[in-house]
Amino acid sequence: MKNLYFLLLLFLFGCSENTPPPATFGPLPSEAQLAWQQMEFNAFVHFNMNTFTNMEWGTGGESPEQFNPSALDCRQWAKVCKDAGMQGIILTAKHHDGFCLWPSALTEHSVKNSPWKNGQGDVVRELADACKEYGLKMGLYLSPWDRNHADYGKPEYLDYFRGQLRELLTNYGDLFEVWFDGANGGTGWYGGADEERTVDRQNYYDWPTTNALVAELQPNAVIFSDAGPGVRWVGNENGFAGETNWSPLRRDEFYPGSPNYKELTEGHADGTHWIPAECDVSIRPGWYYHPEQDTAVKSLAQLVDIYYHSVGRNGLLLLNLPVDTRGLVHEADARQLQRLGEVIRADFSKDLTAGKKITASDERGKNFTAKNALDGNPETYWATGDSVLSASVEVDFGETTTFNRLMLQEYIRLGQRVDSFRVFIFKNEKWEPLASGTTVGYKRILRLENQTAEKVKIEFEAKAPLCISKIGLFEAAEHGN
Ligand code: FUL
Repeated sequence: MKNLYFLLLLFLFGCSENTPPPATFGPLPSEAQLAWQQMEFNAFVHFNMNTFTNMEWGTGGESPEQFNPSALDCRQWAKVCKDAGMQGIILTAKHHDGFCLWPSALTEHSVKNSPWKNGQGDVVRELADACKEYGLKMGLYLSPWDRNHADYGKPEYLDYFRGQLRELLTNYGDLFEVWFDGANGGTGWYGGADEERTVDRQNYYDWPTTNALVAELQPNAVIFSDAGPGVRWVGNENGFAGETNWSPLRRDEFYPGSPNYKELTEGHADGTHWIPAECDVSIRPGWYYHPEQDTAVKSLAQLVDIYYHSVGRNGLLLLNLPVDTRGLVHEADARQLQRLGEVIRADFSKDLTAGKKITASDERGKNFTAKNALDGNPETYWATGDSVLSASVEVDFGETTTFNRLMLQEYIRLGQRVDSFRVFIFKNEKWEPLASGTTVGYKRILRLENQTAEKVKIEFEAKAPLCISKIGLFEAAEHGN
């Protein structure tokens, strides 16, 4: 009788059990950072004066007369990007040479004095409209370095820079990202002075004031720079995040253009702020269009490799398209981008774990069972008990199954926790080690040789209880170059 009573109590307790989620761990992402990370794959567009002078860095002494696209069509850019599965486009509204793609009221060095549309055109406006039409988000690059402006290097230039920023942040609708380049200071035209101007990169720009302006006028936009505060440069221009990639960063050790940028590739396990990595890379050797590079567009194999080293390593891929002198994404680039989009879609078209049996060595409670990692819902997750920092999970296909991709995701709203994992397959009646990795974060994908097994086991080690929102296994097909 006593036993029965006890069982009843246990049953009632079980029904009403509502285990709280694990406590948060370390720095956490903001809503804007979360929305940004979920975009995964965006376009960078380098199109500006350099397109017409066939340069990478204009001197600032160019004439607006030189800017004259023959068939500019931002809708074509948007369509190409949308078809490839990209979510947003970031345009170089002003590059280091200072020419403005919008008719800024603060300078004569802009489209308003160009022959294009008799000075009546506005590329930023056309892109904003095209993005809206195609359901893409827009971001803008505004170079802090300005080799055209007479005041560059003096305090007065900051009023100009922030005035331009204000124009861009208030006239073109919602922006998802504002991009501040770390390259700044050096030789330039500077209103005719033609000299070298070095700046104190850490202090000259007074970044906190500029960042506050962005936060005030575009609260949902993330700010990109070597130091964030929204998202960080990945520390190289190959599009590769580190195998280990922490979104937390000891932010205060960096500023745009800081010399310790190589640390940005991996972030810091003991980072103080959440500043995820953005992997920017161009589809061609140059950022800008050069006709001689029409035959140097990256191969499909290179692009796929970049995808797996960026999105597959807890980064966001920002793939640059150098729009040509017509004002169009060149056919060669459009074709490669389309092929890349097809590969990404095909590789992850069928999750082999869907509906399969999953068991874990530890579960926090009924709201946090391992099943949550297979339900396709990014808001549910498998979590372990308060002091359980290492745990394993087994997926049982119920039959021999072939796979060659493993996708893992952490529930990053509560912080980044996993610092290593090992993968095993059950074959010939025993567990065999297959692969291992370090961090997971928002998303980690392993590319594997074809494996045929009945069961897969993953062992995790973490800095705090596990919060795993996805375990996916896929069979990707072979593809060409
Ligand atoms: C660099 C710039 O100097 C390049 O011209 C390009 O804009 C690249 C994305 O960032 O720092």
